[in-house]
Amino acid sequence: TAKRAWWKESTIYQIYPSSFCDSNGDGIGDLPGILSKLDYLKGLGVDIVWLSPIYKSPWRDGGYDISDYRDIDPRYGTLDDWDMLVKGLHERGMKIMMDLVVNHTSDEHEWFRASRSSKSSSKRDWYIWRPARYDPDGTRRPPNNWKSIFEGSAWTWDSETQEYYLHLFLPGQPDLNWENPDVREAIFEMMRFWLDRGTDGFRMDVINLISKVPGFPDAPICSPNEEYQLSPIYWANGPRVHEFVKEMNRKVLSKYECITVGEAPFTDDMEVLAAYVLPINEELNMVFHFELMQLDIPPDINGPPLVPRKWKLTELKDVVEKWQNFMREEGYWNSVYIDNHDQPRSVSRFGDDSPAWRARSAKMLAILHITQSGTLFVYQGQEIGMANVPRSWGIEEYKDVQTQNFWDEAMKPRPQNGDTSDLMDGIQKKARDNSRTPMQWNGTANAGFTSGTPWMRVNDDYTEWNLQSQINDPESVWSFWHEALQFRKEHDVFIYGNFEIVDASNEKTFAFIRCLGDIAALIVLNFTDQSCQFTMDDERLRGARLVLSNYDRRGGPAFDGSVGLQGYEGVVYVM
Ligand code: TEU
Ligand code: CA
Repeated sequence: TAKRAWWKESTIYQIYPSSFCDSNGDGIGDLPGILSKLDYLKGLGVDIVWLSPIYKSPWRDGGYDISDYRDIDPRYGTLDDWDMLVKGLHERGMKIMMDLVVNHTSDEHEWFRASRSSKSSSKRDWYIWRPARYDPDGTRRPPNNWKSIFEGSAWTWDSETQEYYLHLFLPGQPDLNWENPDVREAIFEMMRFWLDRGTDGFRMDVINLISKVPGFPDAPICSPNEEYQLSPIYWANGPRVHEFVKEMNRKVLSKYECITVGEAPFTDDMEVLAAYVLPINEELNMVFHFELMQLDIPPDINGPPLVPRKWKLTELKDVVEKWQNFMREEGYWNSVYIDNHDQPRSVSRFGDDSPAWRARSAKMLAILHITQSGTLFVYQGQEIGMANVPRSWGIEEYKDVQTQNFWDEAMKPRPQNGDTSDLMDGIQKKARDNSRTPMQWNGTANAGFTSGTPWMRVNDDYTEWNLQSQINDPESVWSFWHEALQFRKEHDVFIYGNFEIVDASNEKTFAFIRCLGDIAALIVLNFTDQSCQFTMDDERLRGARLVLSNYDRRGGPAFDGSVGLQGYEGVVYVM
């Protein structure tokens, strides 16, 4: 069984600072706002708080475009506010993780300003510059056909110095050149700055994209109708990535007692991700894989991003089983998440957010969450069952650049005043904006998030769906999460136990057994709104006690080989 560690047993709460709590009425969440909620977080059962980026930023991509790594953006406060926040967390026995965004900077970072100022700048080589290609007729083209993750070419022409620079994301997010040892040293020095000041770890943005294939070859044409091609084979898990991450570990991480999780999109290959995580490699504690997040989008990675696809429960089960069972002996460790700032809300996606089933299915998903092994991530609002924005919202309510670019691309061939309902259907299901609406604290104006005008519209459902209405209601989604997080802490079979799937081909219920020593637990989750009967002939669980239920059946009859489940019911039996 897995070696024990504090960071394996922790619950990490992700805060998207702009949308959490506004202390000064400017409509934007801030650090004093977060400080005012620390008792709340402690009370919920949180061990570590991860803050999405709060550094200086022109905010082209929600702060993932950083113009100064060593300062706080004034919208959030000051370094003094950050110190106070860390002190407040540490006093309460909680820790803090900062977001480390080092695949790219903002184009307003002083490093990039220097780099673009002239070809002879000492920082020219800190980013990735290449000359143009020219067609026989003289038309200027980017150095290769790579597509940006946010639409268009991954290269932007700089007329001043007559070269293109690479950006896997927005033109305002130029990629750093990790091949240059000075760049690495500057990043490591910046990491030491935050660790010395008190951060307890990092969530590392797209850390698996930092090494690109040399020579920048043209990508194979997957979509012949597209001018540019998304080409992760040339920039995801590239040739020197492990060398770079190992160096980061050796020179920085290993000198501190810290927790690390790397974001690793664009691969579901277990061996590829294991290389970052296995302790013997001395890189990171864990990574975020994206396999669950891709269940409800079409498999063509080159296709438009905000298009939904119907998923099957067996597909979800396969993904969960694959990672739960992966390399427990060798020491692979999972991160367990189902919501974050880049994803639509889980209750709208994997549950049912209609009034009849929303609370029930949100609690059922909480059971799925807390009964898996891996470090647990809870995203702000998940604990009160926050849902996607209403379908009635127009495109102007969506603030995310990914949504806007998707819309602009999709509208190009369409008539100005034509029907866009198909587009809006997809956007309402898939846009990142869904998770970025302000936190719903109470039923007063703006959900108690701000006394001013919120930077992003508050979800219309806040009068009914808010923390205040749930915190003292023992039947609420919040109370269930509160109990479930405690419950997990008291049963380490869920953290360290073996995972065994039951009835793998069943499209309605997801059932699995967890075992640790002589403890066995059975989890049965009904993913439909219909009642059903679950039967299992397994001696190990016969007579097990019903210890957690989202229908308040705790202490109900022991498991006798069969249990009837109502819509979206979830039960946990322990032997
Ligand atoms: O996201 C990386 C990433 O590739 C996806 O999560 C992305 O949001 C999605 O695939 C788009 O379809 C990270 C951050 O979490 C995200 O907020 C940033 O926009 C991105 O990196 C760039 O820093
Ligand atoms: Ca504010």
